[in-house]
Amino acid sequence: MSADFEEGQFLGLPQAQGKPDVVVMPLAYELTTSYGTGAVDGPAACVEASGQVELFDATLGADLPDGRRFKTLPVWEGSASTLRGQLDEMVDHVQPFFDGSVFPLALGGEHGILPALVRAARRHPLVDGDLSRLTVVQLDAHADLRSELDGEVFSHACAASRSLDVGVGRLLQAGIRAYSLEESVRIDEDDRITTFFAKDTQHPHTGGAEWQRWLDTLAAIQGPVHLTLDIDGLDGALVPATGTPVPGGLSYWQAVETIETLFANPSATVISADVNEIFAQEGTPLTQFTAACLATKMLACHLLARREGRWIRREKTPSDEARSSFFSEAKGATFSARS
Ligand SMILES: [Mn+2]
Repeated sequence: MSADFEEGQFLGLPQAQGKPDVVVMPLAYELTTSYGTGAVDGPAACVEASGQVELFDATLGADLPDGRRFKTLPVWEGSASTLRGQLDEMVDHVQPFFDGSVFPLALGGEHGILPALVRAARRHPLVDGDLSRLTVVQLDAHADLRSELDGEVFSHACAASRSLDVGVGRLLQAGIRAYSLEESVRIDEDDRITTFFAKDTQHPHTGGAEWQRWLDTLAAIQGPVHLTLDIDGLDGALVPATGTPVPGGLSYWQAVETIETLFANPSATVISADVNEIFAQEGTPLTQFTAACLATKMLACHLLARREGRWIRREKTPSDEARSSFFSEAKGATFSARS
């Protein structure tokens, strides 16, 4: 451990003074995880585990932070009594880092954080108020396309549905292997959604060709992108403590390849990312360490994009923004799946 290791900062990197280039945002959010508890402690456990991740990244060819300024925010915990109120608080918390000058990486917390992140991305200069410009790339075991789960439209099982309802233009999913009939129908009928199923990409004989199609799809994206990595997209053996581990998932190296391919696309700009459904594993830190390694890979790829001129710093003139009440004031019907 180096002498300037700073406790509570991602990778132990000394906290930037003044405006950072990269912000890590731990979001302790857990209201609807189906079974298992601990999503609330996951982000802090991931920051702690990141202290054991190597700073050298072979693709970057350098140690992180590669001359850039990093800052890890204190763990965010909502105080509102309702789920919608908490989502609005989260938008207020993360929105300042979607001004185009910073790369924000959220650590969750359950996947229900996604609609709030997408809503905040609306103010990014490349999105400029029109979320139809934004592509969301999702690695996940679950499609998260339910209209509701147990009566709750903001359940983590609806994260992708709500993001589309908020106005996202395109959703690309891989690793998907647990989904309902309703979700299957939505995937078929909603032309904004492209899904690569694990049964195809992980097929022992023909999986390679299908996986290459996924990579080709990522390489063809144009415009701003938010990358959302639900760690249960990985095979359950790699992340046994996550809320809903599922067998038959992506390998670690497939997640790495997805991240590297996406960030290397010169026509796309990854404006923000999250790693979610991180739970603190007892006895071995495998789950939170796997999450920390993949979060580090995202940051390394961002730094490389920045160094190679594929990420342009755009500073939006700050305006006085009213506190967000987007989720609180939306009528339930606004957030039901399209029929
Ligand atoms: Mn999910």
